[in-house]
Amino acid sequence: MSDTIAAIATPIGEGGISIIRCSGSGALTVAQKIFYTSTGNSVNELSSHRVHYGSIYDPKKNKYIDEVILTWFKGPKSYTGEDVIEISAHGGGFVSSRILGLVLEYGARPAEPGEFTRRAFMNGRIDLSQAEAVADVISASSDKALQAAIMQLKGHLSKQVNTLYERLLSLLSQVEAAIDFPEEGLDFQKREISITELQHVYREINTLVSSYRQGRIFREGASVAFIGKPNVGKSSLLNALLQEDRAIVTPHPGTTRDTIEEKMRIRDIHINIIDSAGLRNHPESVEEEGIKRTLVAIENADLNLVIFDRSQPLDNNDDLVCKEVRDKPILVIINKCDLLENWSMDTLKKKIKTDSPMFISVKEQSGLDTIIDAIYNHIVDTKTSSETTFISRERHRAHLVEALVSLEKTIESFEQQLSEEFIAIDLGIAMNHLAAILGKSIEDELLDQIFNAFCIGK
Ligand SMILES: Nc1nc2c(ncn2[C@@H]2O[C@H](COP(=O)(O)OP(=O)(O)OP(=O)(O)O)[C@@H](O)[C@H]2O)c(=O)[nH]1
Ligand SMILES: [Mg+2]
Repeated sequence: MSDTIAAIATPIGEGGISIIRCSGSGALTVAQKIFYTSTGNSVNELSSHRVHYGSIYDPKKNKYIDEVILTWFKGPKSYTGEDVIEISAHGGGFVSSRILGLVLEYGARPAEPGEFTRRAFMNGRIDLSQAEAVADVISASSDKALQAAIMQLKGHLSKQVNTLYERLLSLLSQVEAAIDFPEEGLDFQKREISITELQHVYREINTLVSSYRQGRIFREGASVAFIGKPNVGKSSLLNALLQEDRAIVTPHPGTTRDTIEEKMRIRDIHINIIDSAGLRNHPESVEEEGIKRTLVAIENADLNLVIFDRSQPLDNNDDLVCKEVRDKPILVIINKCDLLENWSMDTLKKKIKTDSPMFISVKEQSGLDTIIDAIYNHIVDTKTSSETTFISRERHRAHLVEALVSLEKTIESFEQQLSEEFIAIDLGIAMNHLAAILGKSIEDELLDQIFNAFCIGK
Protein backbone atom coordinates (compact mmCIF):
# COMPACT_ATOMS: atom_id res chain seq x y z
CA MET A 1 0.00 0.00 0.00
CA SER A 2 1.46 3.39 -0.94
CA ASP A 3 1.53 6.36 1.39
CA THR A 4 -0.82 9.28 1.00
CA ILE A 5 0.36 12.36 -0.86
CA ALA A 6 -1.05 15.85 -1.13
CA ALA A 7 -0.37 19.11 -2.92
CA ILE A 8 -2.00 22.29 -4.11
CA ALA A 9 -2.75 21.43 -7.73
CA THR A 10 -3.49 24.93 -8.98
CA PRO A 11 -0.85 27.64 -9.60
CA ILE A 12 0.52 29.60 -6.67
CA GLY A 13 -1.05 33.03 -6.13
CA GLU A 14 -4.53 34.40 -5.93
CA GLY A 15 -7.28 33.11 -8.18
CA GLY A 16 -10.95 32.19 -8.33
CA ILE A 17 -10.46 28.78 -6.80
CA SER A 18 -7.60 26.65 -5.71
CA ILE A 19 -7.59 22.87 -5.59
CA ILE A 20 -5.91 20.76 -2.94
CA ARG A 21 -5.43 17.24 -4.14
CA CYS A 22 -4.79 14.20 -1.96
CA SER A 23 -4.24 10.61 -3.10
CA GLY A 24 -3.57 7.33 -1.32
CA SER A 25 -5.12 4.91 1.12
CA GLY A 26 -5.35 7.64 3.77
CA ALA A 27 -7.21 10.15 1.61
CA LEU A 28 -10.62 9.28 2.95
CA THR A 29 -9.44 9.44 6.57
CA VAL A 30 -8.05 12.91 5.95
CA ALA A 31 -11.41 14.01 4.55
CA GLN A 32 -13.29 12.48 7.47
CA LYS A 33 -11.21 14.50 9.91
CA ILE A 34 -11.46 17.92 8.31
CA PHE A 35 -14.52 18.06 6.03
CA TYR A 36 -18.15 18.45 7.07
CA THR A 37 -21.15 18.75 4.81
CA SER A 38 -23.70 21.43 5.47
CA THR A 39 -25.88 18.73 7.07
CA GLY A 40 -23.00 17.67 9.29
CA ASN A 41 -22.26 14.37 7.51
CA SER A 42 -18.69 13.19 7.31
CA VAL A 43 -17.23 11.76 4.14
CA ASN A 44 -17.75 8.03 4.63
CA GLU A 45 -21.45 8.56 4.08
CA LEU A 46 -20.83 10.37 0.82
CA SER A 47 -21.11 8.74 -2.55
CA SER A 48 -18.05 8.47 -4.70
CA HIS A 49 -17.54 10.37 -7.96
CA ARG A 50 -19.76 13.19 -6.79
CA VAL A 51 -19.02 16.72 -5.67
CA HIS A 52 -20.06 17.64 -2.14
CA TYR A 53 -20.60 21.07 -0.70
CA GLY A 54 -19.32 21.65 2.83
CA SER A 55 -16.67 23.20 5.03
CA ILE A 56 -13.16 22.60 6.16
CA TYR A 57 -12.62 22.72 9.91
CA ASP A 58 -9.48 22.54 11.95
CA PRO A 59 -10.68 20.08 14.62
CA LYS A 60 -7.81 20.70 17.04
CA LYS A 61 -8.22 24.46 17.06
CA ASN A 62 -11.95 24.13 16.53
CA LYS A 63 -11.72 26.67 13.73
CA TYR A 64 -13.69 27.10 10.53
CA ILE A 65 -11.28 27.49 7.60
CA ASP A 66 -13.24 27.76 4.35
CA GLU A 67 -16.39 26.89 2.48
CA VAL A 68 -15.42 24.31 -0.15
CA ILE A 69 -16.48 21.73 -2.70
CA LEU A 70 -15.03 18.31 -2.11
CA THR A 71 -14.84 15.70 -4.84
CA TRP A 72 -14.40 12.16 -3.70
CA PHE A 73 -13.07 9.47 -6.06
CA LYS A 74 -12.97 6.01 -4.63
CA GLY A 75 -10.07 4.09 -6.21
CA PRO A 76 -9.33 2.53 -8.60
CA LYS A 77 -11.53 4.78 -10.76
CA SER A 78 -9.53 7.93 -10.15
CA TYR A 79 -6.69 9.84 -11.79
CA THR A 80 -4.05 7.96 -9.81
CA GLY A 81 -5.95 4.69 -9.47
CA GLU A 82 -6.01 5.24 -5.68
CA ASP A 83 -8.53 6.90 -3.36
CA VAL A 84 -8.43 10.59 -4.20
CA ILE A 85 -10.01 13.67 -2.71
CA GLU A 86 -9.93 17.07 -4.32
CA ILE A 87 -10.87 20.11 -2.29
CA SER A 88 -11.82 23.19 -4.27
CA ALA A 89 -11.35 26.14 -1.95
CA HIS A 90 -11.36 29.90 -2.39
CA GLY A 91 -8.30 30.80 -4.38
CA GLY A 92 -6.22 32.66 -1.83
CA GLY A 93 -2.66 31.54 -1.25
CA PHE A 94 -3.13 31.63 2.51
CA VAL A 95 -6.37 29.68 2.70
CA SER A 96 -5.14 26.95 0.36
CA SER A 97 -1.89 26.47 2.25
CA ARG A 98 -3.89 26.34 5.51
CA ILE A 99 -5.99 23.51 4.07
CA LEU A 100 -2.93 21.73 2.70
CA GLY A 101 -1.36 22.09 6.15
CA LEU A 102 -4.38 20.31 7.68
CA VAL A 103 -4.28 17.55 5.07
CA LEU A 104 -0.63 16.98 5.89
CA GLU A 105 -1.34 17.06 9.61
CA TYR A 106 -3.86 14.25 9.20
CA GLY A 107 -1.63 11.77 7.49
CA ALA A 108 -0.56 12.89 4.03
CA ARG A 109 2.94 13.90 3.01
CA PRO A 110 3.83 16.56 0.41
CA ALA A 111 3.80 15.17 -3.15
CA GLU A 112 6.88 15.32 -5.35
CA PRO A 113 6.58 16.98 -8.78
CA GLY A 114 4.63 14.69 -11.10
CA GLU A 115 3.92 12.16 -8.36
CA PHE A 116 0.16 11.95 -8.99
CA THR A 117 0.77 11.13 -12.65
CA ARG A 118 3.57 8.76 -11.71
CA ARG A 119 1.09 6.86 -9.56
CA ALA A 120 -1.39 6.81 -12.44
CA PHE A 121 1.35 5.19 -14.51
CA MET A 122 2.44 2.79 -11.75
CA ASN A 123 -1.14 1.71 -11.18
CA GLY A 124 -1.66 1.05 -14.88
CA ARG A 125 -4.18 3.86 -15.43
CA ILE A 126 -2.05 5.23 -18.25
CA ASP A 127 1.15 4.11 -19.96
CA LEU A 128 4.34 6.12 -20.05
CA SER A 129 3.71 7.81 -23.40
CA GLN A 130 0.33 8.97 -22.07
CA ALA A 131 1.97 10.26 -18.89
CA GLU A 132 4.38 12.26 -21.05
CA ALA A 133 1.37 13.55 -22.96
CA VAL A 134 -0.10 14.90 -19.69
CA ALA A 135 3.01 17.08 -19.33
CA ASP A 136 2.69 18.10 -22.97
CA VAL A 137 -0.97 19.07 -22.59
CA ILE A 138 -0.02 21.27 -19.62
CA SER A 139 2.85 22.96 -21.43
CA ALA A 140 1.10 23.23 -24.81
CA SER A 141 1.08 26.81 -26.00
CA SER A 142 -0.55 26.41 -29.38
CA ASP A 143 -3.52 24.62 -30.88
CA LYS A 144 -1.32 22.28 -32.85
CA ALA A 145 0.76 21.36 -29.79
CA LEU A 146 -2.39 20.76 -27.75
CA GLN A 147 -4.02 18.67 -30.46
CA ALA A 148 -0.96 16.43 -30.80
CA ALA A 149 -0.67 16.04 -27.01
CA ILE A 150 -4.35 15.19 -26.60
CA MET A 151 -4.10 12.55 -29.31
CA GLN A 152 -1.18 11.00 -27.45
CA LEU A 153 -3.00 11.24 -24.14
CA LYS A 154 -6.03 9.50 -25.62
CA GLY A 155 -3.69 6.66 -26.47
CA HIS A 156 -3.33 6.92 -30.25
CA LEU A 157 0.42 6.47 -30.11
CA SER A 158 0.16 3.77 -27.43
CA LYS A 159 -2.35 1.81 -29.51
CA GLN A 160 -0.18 1.98 -32.59
CA VAL A 161 2.99 0.99 -30.74
CA ASN A 162 1.12 -1.77 -28.92
CA THR A 163 -0.20 -3.23 -32.17
CA LEU A 164 3.31 -3.24 -33.65
CA TYR A 165 4.56 -4.91 -30.47
CA GLU A 166 1.86 -7.60 -30.68
CA ARG A 167 2.70 -8.29 -34.31
CA LEU A 168 6.36 -8.81 -33.43
CA LEU A 169 5.34 -10.93 -30.46
CA SER A 170 3.39 -13.25 -32.70
CA LEU A 171 6.44 -13.59 -34.99
CA LEU A 172 8.64 -14.19 -31.97
CA SER A 173 6.39 -16.95 -30.73
CA GLN A 174 6.74 -18.74 -34.06
CA VAL A 175 10.51 -18.38 -33.89
CA GLU A 176 10.54 -19.62 -30.29
CA ALA A 177 8.43 -22.61 -31.33
CA ALA A 178 10.98 -23.42 -34.00
CA ILE A 179 13.71 -23.31 -31.35
CA ASP A 180 11.76 -25.59 -29.02
CA PHE A 181 10.77 -28.03 -31.77
CA PRO A 182 13.76 -27.93 -34.13
CA GLU A 183 12.61 -30.91 -36.20
CA GLU A 184 9.68 -28.83 -37.40
CA GLY A 185 11.84 -25.75 -37.99
CA LEU A 186 10.75 -22.61 -39.79
CA ASP A 187 10.12 -23.82 -43.28
CA PHE A 188 10.82 -21.73 -46.35
CA GLN A 189 7.27 -20.54 -46.82
CA LYS A 190 6.93 -19.44 -43.22
CA ARG A 191 10.20 -17.54 -43.49
CA GLU A 192 8.89 -15.69 -46.54
CA ILE A 193 5.72 -14.73 -44.71
CA SER A 194 7.71 -13.58 -41.69
CA ILE A 195 9.97 -11.39 -43.80
CA THR A 196 6.97 -9.70 -45.44
CA GLU A 197 5.37 -9.09 -42.05
CA LEU A 198 8.64 -7.72 -40.64
CA GLN A 199 8.91 -5.36 -43.59
CA HIS A 200 5.40 -4.09 -42.95
CA VAL A 201 6.16 -3.43 -39.31
CA TYR A 202 9.44 -1.80 -40.34
CA ARG A 203 7.64 0.58 -42.69
CA GLU A 204 5.11 1.58 -40.05
CA ILE A 205 7.81 2.31 -37.50
CA ASN A 206 9.67 4.27 -40.15
CA THR A 207 6.58 6.41 -40.78
CA LEU A 208 6.38 7.16 -37.06
CA VAL A 209 10.07 8.14 -37.03
CA SER A 210 9.46 10.49 -39.97
CA SER A 211 6.62 12.13 -38.07
CA TYR A 212 9.13 13.32 -35.45
CA ARG A 213 10.18 16.49 -37.28
CA GLN A 214 6.59 17.67 -37.49
CA GLY A 215 5.67 16.49 -33.99
CA ARG A 216 8.67 18.26 -32.48
CA ILE A 217 7.83 21.46 -34.35
CA PHE A 218 4.26 21.32 -33.02
CA ARG A 219 5.52 20.72 -29.48
CA GLU A 220 8.57 22.97 -29.31
CA GLY A 221 8.33 25.25 -32.33
CA ALA A 222 10.69 25.55 -35.29
CA SER A 223 14.00 27.33 -35.62
CA VAL A 224 14.51 29.54 -38.63
CA ALA A 225 17.98 31.04 -39.29
CA PHE A 226 18.70 34.12 -41.42
CA ILE A 227 21.82 33.45 -43.43
CA GLY A 228 23.75 35.59 -45.90
CA LYS A 229 26.96 37.50 -46.40
CA PRO A 230 27.42 40.75 -44.42
CA ASN A 231 25.14 43.70 -45.22
CA VAL A 232 22.46 41.86 -47.23
CA GLY A 233 19.79 42.93 -44.71
CA LYS A 234 19.46 39.96 -42.33
CA SER A 235 19.06 42.09 -39.22
CA SER A 236 16.75 44.48 -41.05
CA LEU A 237 14.53 41.55 -41.98
CA LEU A 238 14.54 40.27 -38.40
CA ASN A 239 13.43 43.66 -37.14
CA ALA A 240 10.77 43.93 -39.83
CA LEU A 241 9.27 40.54 -39.00
CA LEU A 242 9.35 41.24 -35.26
CA GLN A 243 8.10 44.77 -35.86
CA GLU A 244 10.61 46.14 -33.40
CA ASP A 245 14.17 47.44 -33.44
CA ARG A 246 15.69 44.33 -31.96
CA ALA A 247 18.99 43.99 -33.86
CA ILE A 248 21.44 46.74 -34.71
CA VAL A 249 21.35 47.72 -38.37
CA THR A 250 24.07 49.85 -39.96
CA PRO A 251 25.37 50.40 -43.49
CA HIS A 252 28.63 48.72 -42.44
CA PRO A 253 29.21 45.07 -43.30
CA GLY A 254 29.97 42.96 -40.23
CA THR A 255 27.56 44.71 -37.86
CA THR A 256 26.10 41.57 -36.29
CA ARG A 257 28.82 39.68 -34.50
CA ASP A 258 26.83 37.09 -32.56
CA THR A 259 23.72 35.09 -33.19
CA ILE A 260 20.55 36.81 -31.96
CA GLU A 261 17.55 34.66 -31.09
CA GLU A 262 13.99 35.91 -30.82
CA LYS A 263 10.63 34.25 -30.63
CA MET A 264 7.70 34.96 -32.87
CA ARG A 265 4.55 33.15 -33.78
CA ILE A 266 3.23 32.34 -37.19
CA ARG A 267 -0.42 31.37 -36.84
CA ASP A 268 -0.35 28.51 -34.34
CA ILE A 269 3.34 27.69 -34.52
CA HIS A 270 6.17 29.07 -32.38
CA ILE A 271 9.19 30.15 -34.32
CA ASN A 272 12.62 30.77 -32.94
CA ILE A 273 14.22 33.18 -35.39
CA ILE A 274 17.96 33.50 -35.44
CA ASP A 275 19.82 36.44 -36.94
CA SER A 276 23.43 35.58 -37.59
CA ALA A 277 26.81 37.12 -38.25
CA GLY A 278 27.25 37.49 -42.02
CA LEU A 279 29.32 34.76 -43.63
CA ARG A 280 32.47 35.94 -45.32
CA ASN A 281 35.86 34.65 -46.30
CA HIS A 282 38.87 35.82 -44.24
CA PRO A 283 37.01 37.37 -41.30
CA GLU A 284 38.81 39.14 -38.48
CA SER A 285 39.05 37.26 -35.19
CA VAL A 286 35.88 38.47 -33.39
CA GLU A 287 33.88 37.89 -36.55
CA GLU A 288 35.40 34.45 -36.88
CA GLU A 289 33.78 33.34 -33.62
CA GLY A 290 30.45 34.75 -34.80
CA ILE A 291 30.74 32.86 -38.06
CA LYS A 292 31.33 29.61 -36.17
CA ARG A 293 28.03 30.23 -34.43
CA THR A 294 26.36 30.95 -37.75
CA LEU A 295 27.50 27.54 -39.00
CA VAL A 296 26.00 25.88 -35.93
CA ALA A 297 22.76 27.80 -36.52
CA ILE A 298 22.63 26.56 -40.13
CA GLU A 299 23.13 23.00 -38.95
CA ASN A 300 20.39 23.13 -36.31
CA ALA A 301 17.80 25.17 -38.20
CA ASP A 302 14.58 23.63 -39.42
CA LEU A 303 14.74 26.22 -42.16
CA ASN A 304 17.42 28.63 -43.42
CA LEU A 305 16.35 31.87 -45.06
CA VAL A 306 19.24 32.51 -47.41
CA ILE A 307 19.41 36.18 -48.26
CA PHE A 308 21.10 37.89 -51.20
CA ASP A 309 21.49 41.61 -51.96
CA ARG A 310 20.14 42.41 -55.43
CA SER A 311 21.98 45.73 -55.63
CA GLN A 312 25.52 44.49 -55.04
CA PRO A 313 27.67 42.15 -57.14
CA LEU A 314 27.50 38.45 -56.31
CA ASP A 315 30.95 37.62 -55.00
CA ASN A 316 32.89 34.84 -53.36
CA ASN A 317 31.21 35.54 -50.02
CA ASP A 318 27.88 34.66 -51.65
CA ASP A 319 29.59 31.52 -52.95
CA LEU A 320 30.57 30.66 -49.39
CA VAL A 321 26.95 31.13 -48.27
CA CYS A 322 25.74 28.83 -51.07
CA LYS A 323 28.29 26.21 -50.11
CA GLU A 324 27.38 26.24 -46.41
CA VAL A 325 23.64 25.81 -46.98
CA ARG A 326 23.96 23.12 -49.63
CA ASP A 327 21.69 20.14 -48.78
CA LYS A 328 20.04 22.11 -45.98
CA PRO A 329 16.38 23.13 -45.94
CA ILE A 330 16.35 26.64 -47.45
CA LEU A 331 14.23 29.44 -48.82
CA VAL A 332 16.02 31.90 -51.07
CA ILE A 333 15.32 35.60 -50.53
CA ILE A 334 16.45 38.41 -52.78
CA ASN A 335 16.51 41.65 -50.81
CA LYS A 336 16.89 45.33 -51.71
CA CYS A 337 14.66 45.01 -54.77
CA ASP A 338 13.97 48.75 -54.42
CA LEU A 339 17.46 49.35 -55.82
CA LEU A 340 18.79 48.73 -59.33
CA GLU A 341 19.57 45.09 -59.93
CA ASN A 342 23.20 44.18 -60.26
CA TRP A 343 22.87 40.58 -61.45
CA SER A 344 20.42 38.28 -63.17
CA MET A 345 18.61 35.38 -61.54
CA ASP A 346 20.29 33.01 -64.00
CA THR A 347 23.64 33.84 -62.42
CA LEU A 348 22.31 33.04 -58.96
CA LYS A 349 20.61 29.84 -60.09
CA LYS A 350 24.00 28.50 -61.15
CA LYS A 351 25.10 28.85 -57.53
CA ILE A 352 22.11 27.70 -55.53
CA LYS A 353 19.08 25.47 -56.14
CA THR A 354 15.92 27.51 -55.96
CA ASP A 355 12.54 27.03 -57.59
CA SER A 356 10.74 29.95 -56.10
CA PRO A 357 12.98 32.73 -54.82
CA MET A 358 11.21 35.56 -53.03
CA PHE A 359 11.83 39.14 -54.09
CA ILE A 360 11.54 41.63 -51.27
CA SER A 361 12.54 45.02 -50.07
CA VAL A 362 12.78 45.37 -46.32
CA LYS A 363 13.19 49.09 -46.79
CA GLU A 364 9.85 49.37 -48.59
CA GLN A 365 8.28 46.60 -46.51
CA SER A 366 7.35 44.68 -49.61
CA GLY A 367 7.18 40.89 -49.87
CA LEU A 368 7.20 40.30 -46.10
CA ASP A 369 3.80 38.55 -46.05
CA THR A 370 5.02 36.15 -48.70
CA ILE A 371 7.96 35.26 -46.48
CA ILE A 372 5.68 34.56 -43.52
CA ASP A 373 3.46 32.28 -45.65
CA ALA A 374 6.46 30.52 -47.13
CA ILE A 375 7.99 29.86 -43.69
CA TYR A 376 4.70 28.42 -42.45
CA ASN A 377 4.20 26.21 -45.50
CA HIS A 378 7.70 24.93 -45.19
CA ILE A 379 7.56 23.89 -41.56
CA VAL A 380 3.95 22.71 -41.38
CA ASP A 381 2.86 19.84 -43.53
CA THR A 382 -0.64 21.02 -44.32
CA LYS A 383 -1.55 17.57 -45.66
CA THR A 384 -1.49 15.99 -42.19
CA SER A 385 -4.92 15.61 -40.63
CA SER A 386 -5.88 15.95 -36.99
CA GLU A 387 -5.99 12.15 -36.89
CA THR A 388 -2.33 11.71 -37.84
CA THR A 389 -0.19 10.27 -35.07
CA PHE A 390 2.99 12.20 -34.39
CA ILE A 391 5.85 11.43 -32.14
CA SER A 392 7.25 14.55 -30.58
CA ARG A 393 9.81 13.36 -28.05
CA GLU A 394 13.40 12.47 -28.72
CA ARG A 395 13.02 9.52 -26.30
CA HIS A 396 10.38 7.98 -28.55
CA ARG A 397 12.33 8.67 -31.71
CA ALA A 398 15.50 7.11 -30.29
CA HIS A 399 13.67 3.90 -29.27
CA LEU A 400 11.95 3.62 -32.64
CA VAL A 401 15.24 4.10 -34.49
CA GLU A 402 16.84 1.39 -32.33
CA ALA A 403 13.90 -0.88 -33.05
CA LEU A 404 14.45 -0.32 -36.78
CA VAL A 405 18.13 -1.26 -36.46
CA SER A 406 17.20 -4.53 -34.74
CA LEU A 407 14.47 -5.27 -37.25
CA GLU A 408 16.94 -4.78 -40.10
CA LYS A 409 19.19 -7.36 -38.46
CA THR A 410 16.22 -9.69 -37.97
CA ILE A 411 15.28 -9.44 -41.64
CA GLU A 412 18.89 -10.07 -42.65
CA SER A 413 19.09 -13.12 -40.41
CA PHE A 414 15.89 -14.47 -41.94
CA GLU A 415 17.21 -13.88 -45.43
CA GLN A 416 20.54 -15.52 -44.68
CA GLN A 417 18.73 -18.50 -43.18
CA LEU A 418 20.55 -18.00 -39.87
CA SER A 419 19.46 -20.06 -36.90
CA GLU A 420 16.32 -19.12 -34.99
CA GLU A 421 18.29 -18.12 -31.89
CA PHE A 422 19.84 -15.15 -33.70
CA ILE A 423 16.50 -14.08 -35.04
CA ALA A 424 14.88 -14.33 -31.62
CA ILE A 425 17.52 -12.13 -29.98
CA ASP A 426 17.18 -9.24 -32.44
CA LEU A 427 13.43 -9.50 -32.52
CA GLY A 428 13.43 -9.37 -28.72
CA ILE A 429 15.58 -6.23 -28.72
CA ALA A 430 13.25 -4.51 -31.19
CA MET A 431 10.28 -5.41 -28.99
CA ASN A 432 12.00 -4.08 -25.88
CA HIS A 433 12.46 -0.73 -27.55
CA LEU A 434 8.77 -0.56 -28.41
CA ALA A 435 7.89 -1.61 -24.87
CA ALA A 436 10.12 1.12 -23.45
CA ILE A 437 8.02 3.78 -25.19
CA LEU A 438 5.02 2.55 -23.26
CA GLY A 439 7.06 2.26 -20.06
CA LYS A 440 6.96 -1.50 -19.75
CA SER A 441 10.09 -2.70 -17.92
CA ILE A 442 11.54 0.73 -17.58
CA GLU A 443 14.19 1.73 -15.07
CA ASP A 444 13.42 3.94 -12.08
CA GLU A 445 16.05 6.46 -13.04
CA LEU A 446 14.34 7.20 -16.32
CA LEU A 447 10.99 7.52 -14.56
CA ASP A 448 12.54 10.08 -12.17
CA GLN A 449 13.76 12.04 -15.15
CA ILE A 450 10.35 12.05 -16.81
CA PHE A 451 8.17 12.79 -13.79
CA ASN A 452 10.47 15.35 -12.15
CA ALA A 453 9.79 17.62 -15.11
CA PHE A 454 6.14 17.90 -13.98
CA CYS A 455 4.77 20.53 -11.68
CA ILE A 456 3.82 19.70 -8.12
CA GLY A 457 0.18 18.65 -7.83
CA LYS A 458 0.09 16.85 -11.20
N1 LIG B 1 17.86 50.03 -50.03
C1 LIG B 1 17.70 49.08 -49.14
N2 LIG B 1 18.53 48.98 -48.08
C2 LIG B 1 18.35 48.00 -47.21
C3 LIG B 1 17.31 47.04 -47.33
N3 LIG B 1 17.42 46.17 -46.31
C4 LIG B 1 18.45 46.57 -45.57
N4 LIG B 1 19.03 47.66 -46.09
C5 LIG B 1 20.19 48.38 -45.59
O1 LIG B 1 21.33 47.54 -45.70
C6 LIG B 1 22.27 47.82 -44.66
C7 LIG B 1 22.65 46.54 -43.95
O2 LIG B 1 21.52 46.02 -43.27
P1 LIG B 1 21.64 44.99 -42.09
O3 LIG B 1 20.27 44.57 -41.76
O4 LIG B 1 22.48 45.53 -41.00
O5 LIG B 1 22.43 43.82 -42.82
P2 LIG B 1 22.98 42.45 -42.20
O6 LIG B 1 22.81 41.43 -43.24
O7 LIG B 1 22.37 42.21 -40.89
O8 LIG B 1 24.51 42.78 -42.05
P3 LIG B 1 25.60 42.16 -41.05
O9 LIG B 1 25.03 42.18 -39.67
O10 LIG B 1 26.76 43.05 -41.21
O11 LIG B 1 25.89 40.78 -41.53
C8 LIG B 1 21.58 48.85 -43.76
O12 LIG B 1 22.04 50.11 -44.09
C9 LIG B 1 20.11 48.72 -44.10
O13 LIG B 1 19.37 49.89 -43.90
C10 LIG B 1 16.43 47.17 -48.45
O14 LIG B 1 15.49 46.42 -48.67
N5 LIG B 1 16.70 48.19 -49.33
MG1 LIG C 1 23.15 42.02 -39.03
